[in-house]
Amino acid sequence: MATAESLRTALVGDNSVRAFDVERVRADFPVLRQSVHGKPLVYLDSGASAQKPTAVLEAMDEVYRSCYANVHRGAYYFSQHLTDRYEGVRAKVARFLNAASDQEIVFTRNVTEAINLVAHSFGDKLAAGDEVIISEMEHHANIVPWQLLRDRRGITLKVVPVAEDGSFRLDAYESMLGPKTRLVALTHVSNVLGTVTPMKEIIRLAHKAGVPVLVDGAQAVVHGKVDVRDLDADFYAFTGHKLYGPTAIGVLYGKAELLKAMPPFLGGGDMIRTVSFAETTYADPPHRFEAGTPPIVEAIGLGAAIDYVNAIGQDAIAAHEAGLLAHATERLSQVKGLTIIGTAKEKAAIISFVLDGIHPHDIGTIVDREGVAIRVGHHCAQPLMERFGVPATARASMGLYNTPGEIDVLAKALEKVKDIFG
Ligand code: 7TS
Repeated sequence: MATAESLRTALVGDNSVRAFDVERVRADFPVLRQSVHGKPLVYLDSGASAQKPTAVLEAMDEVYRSCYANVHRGAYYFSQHLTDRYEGVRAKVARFLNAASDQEIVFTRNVTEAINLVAHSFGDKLAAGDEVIISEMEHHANIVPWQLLRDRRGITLKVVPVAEDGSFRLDAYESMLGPKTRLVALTHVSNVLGTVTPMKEIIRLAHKAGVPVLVDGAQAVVHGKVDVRDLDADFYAFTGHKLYGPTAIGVLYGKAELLKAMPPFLGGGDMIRTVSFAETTYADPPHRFEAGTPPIVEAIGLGAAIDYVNAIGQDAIAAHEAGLLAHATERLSQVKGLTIIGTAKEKAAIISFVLDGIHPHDIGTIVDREGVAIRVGHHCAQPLMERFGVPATARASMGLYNTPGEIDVLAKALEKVKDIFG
């Protein structure tokens, strides 16, 4: 179980924890006032996608109502104004990740697209026999792009196993790093197990072998402070919709010298310097990687989400969630026949579980009748399901707006599931 302290150590950051009032936070999320099947909504699926605070909704609405235009092309006021705001969010994201420069921040559609970008623009220079290291706990978004690269280039994929408690096998990883390793691509927090991987050490070992590291930070930026320079990550990707921002906006951080050496991913408007039928030259990063009209309003929404999270304080959020995780672990462990999958010492507020003899889909359907939204299935991590010998799990993933009382509602709903299937 993670304490606030261990989460801080794992995810980096040492600001003092500020006062945190969950009821005030909840008031910022209009959707949480809804009822489902006549019961108050208990939303425990933030790992799939988080709900949005009013500040994000209003920021996006305000753009459409007051100053909408395309960016990077207008000589007129609205376009210039919105270009400044769009580029301002890039600077905000750079500060959020502690990147050295705004030029290291590429906007994408989501983390999936960010990883695919690296798999193409960095990966396509790899050759048969070159090795990419991933792990057993990756989301499909950090598996399939490398398999597609394997099909294109004949690379070899090496897969780091996961220990029985769900922790990352650093020993196995270290033994896989070798003269043929060209890239390490690993998750910072598992979306199924909640495991926080020892990313600083992972990166240190990779760099010792001269290998760059791509971090899938989709579940990590949500639960605590991430500092790409402290980690010394070469690429770091995350997605806006899990960070209380809108869908269709993601971020790829890449070290300037790496991005500079990479060819474009998608071609089109906005990513060029000059175009002729004979030859086209490309813009510098990050614009080289942002072909076509970007997700302008979504970027503004992401900026508002980052402001929101910063105003509450990432350390305060981490501490609140560590409390929730401790409560949920204890409360769910009291449900007879329930097994938690993923009990690593360093964990974010995500709990996957199975109930003896009851299919997770039945669990999901019945707790939904009690107003409780959890995800059931393979969580886009089928190899991990195979590793633990289960077809699926139920998963409660918590966010800054959840309360211990909501965990109790889930636990009671699970007792009901057992009564029905008893
Ligand atoms: N990587 C991790 C670790 C994730 O948890 C997810 C989404 C992704 C990548 C893909 O994010 P996207 O925004 O590009 O789609 N995870 C989940 C989940 O756990 N349930 O639904 C989506």
